[in-house]
Amino acid sequence: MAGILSMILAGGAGTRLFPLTETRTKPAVPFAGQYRLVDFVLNNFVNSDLLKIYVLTQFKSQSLNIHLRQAWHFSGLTDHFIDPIPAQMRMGKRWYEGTADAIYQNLRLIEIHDPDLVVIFGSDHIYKMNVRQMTDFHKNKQADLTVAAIRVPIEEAHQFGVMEIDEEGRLIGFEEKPAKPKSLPGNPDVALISMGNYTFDPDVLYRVLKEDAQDPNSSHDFGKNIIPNLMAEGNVYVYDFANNHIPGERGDPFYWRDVGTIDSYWQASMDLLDSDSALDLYNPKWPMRTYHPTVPAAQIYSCSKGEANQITDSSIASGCIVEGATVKKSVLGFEVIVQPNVAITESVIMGSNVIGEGCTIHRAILDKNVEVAPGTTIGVDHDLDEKRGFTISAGGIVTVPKGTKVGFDD
Ligand code: ADQ
Ligand code: ADP
Repeated sequence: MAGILSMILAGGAGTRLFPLTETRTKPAVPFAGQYRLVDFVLNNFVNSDLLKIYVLTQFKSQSLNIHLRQAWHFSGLTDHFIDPIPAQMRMGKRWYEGTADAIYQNLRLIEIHDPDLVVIFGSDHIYKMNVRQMTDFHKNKQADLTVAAIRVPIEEAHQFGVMEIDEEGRLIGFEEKPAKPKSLPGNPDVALISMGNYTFDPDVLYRVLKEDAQDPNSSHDFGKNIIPNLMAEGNVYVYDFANNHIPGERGDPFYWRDVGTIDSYWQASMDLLDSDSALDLYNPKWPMRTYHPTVPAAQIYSCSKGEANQITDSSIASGCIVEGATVKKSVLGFEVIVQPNVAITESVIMGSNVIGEGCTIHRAILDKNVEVAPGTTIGVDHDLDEKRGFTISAGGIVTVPKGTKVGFDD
């Protein structure tokens, strides 16, 4: 027996986050200036002292692989690892057909380690979780499977697996993405949903995945197939994330956001800038590791023409140079150059960008390597943005794809 083995599902295509996922898988999407989405789940494991981690990748994984190598390489310790596992490593010619199939195709990796428990987490969420508290709960209940849960407003619940529990926390009802989600008893405005994070007894996991692989009608998905089937056996429990405790936490300890769409990605970025700090990345007891390139600290200059900087409620990564500009409620990733008399408001500028003199950028996301010609506006005239081929979300956020040169031919 050898402790806890962690598997991270990192193969998601992230179609609803397009164009941020045009060239990279969803877990590799940059966030908060210097992170990638996958860093949140990885920090959850590492800060919980869980250091045997496989990351299962599939679509467009090159950017993710480089990030894992640059940021998450443990050297010289054979029993501590974060290893990317591409599809088709072990079993034949098939891509992963669903989340359960991704684990099924790698059961041999689990057998080799012979762990006490297997934890299987998604990688597309922004949150901090002390994973040991979930595994302790699972052990106390002697459960076959434990599913982590959070409460969301009922109008958002249709995007998730919606759960019902009894007084002991046993799962007694589960519907994957129901059209009419059930609310919590006595609280019609709130539903209890699955966070897509699972703790399994390894023997039960082998059995259910092998059974599922033989079922021609299965979609081989944890939410659609494995959880409902196992629930019927009566030993699946629900771990309430509202009971999780992180030492030294200053922000909202139960902050959790599924950044599945451009609007939710943008909102999570704005939450980061909230002066009440809904999302706290500054907790020394919960360090947030990532890759940091060898660039100098950000520098803010006054402009030779006399324009003063007005930078408020913003996050500015290393390597940025900002000269005589207004930056409000915005995130600037590594190495963004902002020239004089620019106004950037409620926006995310991902990194390696040049924003020319006199530009206005409002409620927009500029992917990496986007260059904007002097005097250009983005997010001000949506008809113009649409003509340029940019995506405009339901919430009115304009997204400019990686590497675009904007305004040079206007
Ligand atoms: P979804 O959000 O639909 O529902 P899904 O698309 O299955 O989640 O992705 C879950 C995780 O697996 C993500 O991290 C994704 O990157 C990864 N993934 C997806 N396909 C994969 C594949 N073929 N190979 C490897 N990894 C893959 C799930 C649950 C719901 C729950 C929500 C919470 O099914 O019940 O409420 O997550 O967001
Ligand atoms: P992304 O837009 O997601 O950053 P990239 O593929 O451009 O995707 O970069 C992913 C990572 O790979 C970054 O950490 C970057 O520094 C690094 N990188 C990009 N191109 C190369 C390259 N040609 N050789 C080595 N590393 C690279």
